Amino acid sequence: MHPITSYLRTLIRLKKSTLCVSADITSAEEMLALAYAVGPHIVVFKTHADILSGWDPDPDHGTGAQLAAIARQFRFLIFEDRKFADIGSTAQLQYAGGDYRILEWAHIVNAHVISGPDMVRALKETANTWKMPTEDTFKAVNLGKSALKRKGVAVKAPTHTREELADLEALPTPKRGLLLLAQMSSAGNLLNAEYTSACLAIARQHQDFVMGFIALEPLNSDPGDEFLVMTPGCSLPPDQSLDDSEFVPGTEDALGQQYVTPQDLMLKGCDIIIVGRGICNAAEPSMKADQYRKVAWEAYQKRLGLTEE
Ligand code: 5BU
Repeated sequence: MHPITSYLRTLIRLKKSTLCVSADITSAEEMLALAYAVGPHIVVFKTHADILSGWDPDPDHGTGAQLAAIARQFRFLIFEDRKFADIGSTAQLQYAGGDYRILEWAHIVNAHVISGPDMVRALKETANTWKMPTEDTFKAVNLGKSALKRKGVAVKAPTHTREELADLEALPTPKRGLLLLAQMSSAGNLLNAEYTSACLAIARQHQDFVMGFIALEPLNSDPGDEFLVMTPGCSLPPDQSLDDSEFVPGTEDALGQQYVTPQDLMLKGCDIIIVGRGICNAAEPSMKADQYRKVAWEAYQKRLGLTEE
């Protein structure tokens, strides 16, 4: 099993969470404040670095390093939803270079396979050049609530972290992981069943790097398959909404995004639910994240035939 997958499985168990919050907001400081607020409730934090204004590119103390410090503090993984889709050589530059230097702070990235399997090999080559920073480097950027406050970011501190987390190390592996886009949640997308199978075949060729898929259902079909599935297009049923910040499951937003409830996704075998606006636009993102966490966790327990204690 990919080492990030096994770490993620441990996080899921200890944090009782299968939730990935997608930071679909447009300021770097608000993104950091959101990570801080939802940190206790999530196992993955998904970013779109290129929608953020005010990105600080400093490799040691900039936005990426600060997010990595918050991830270490709350024990979650960072997933940059970059959707690489170019030729291998360009994808390598996009992964490691520019102002974002995604490789340095994102544990997980994703890619379309439209350009063929060599692009996956190219990203893997780049991922293998990454070296885990030393503990001293981490200490230097241990940016918590007080530092965010000094920067003028309004941070509501979470009141708890689950106590078991005290025993859980931050990600111990010097590895990076890739998710392939095997299916999409948008109406009329062109990722048909043949494309999805091609994706699975490419993933099997690169199991040391590909940890799973963005997909709407589990895709494992061979006995040796251990791929994770993370699923976007997730919204609470309206009767459970705290504040109407989400879209109605079974419907689309104005631009073709299609929604399913967290309960349905967990019962059908998805590993991680991805929620963006339903949490980012909520009056209390931390409270809303905990609600999503809880309903998804209960459905997951039901799927496993276990009951919540
Ligand atoms: P929403 O606000 O919960 O609809 O946001 C969903 C997020 O997941 C958003 O960041 C999208 O870019 C991302 N996403 C998606 O919605 N559907 C897909 O098929 C893929 C990514 Br791939």
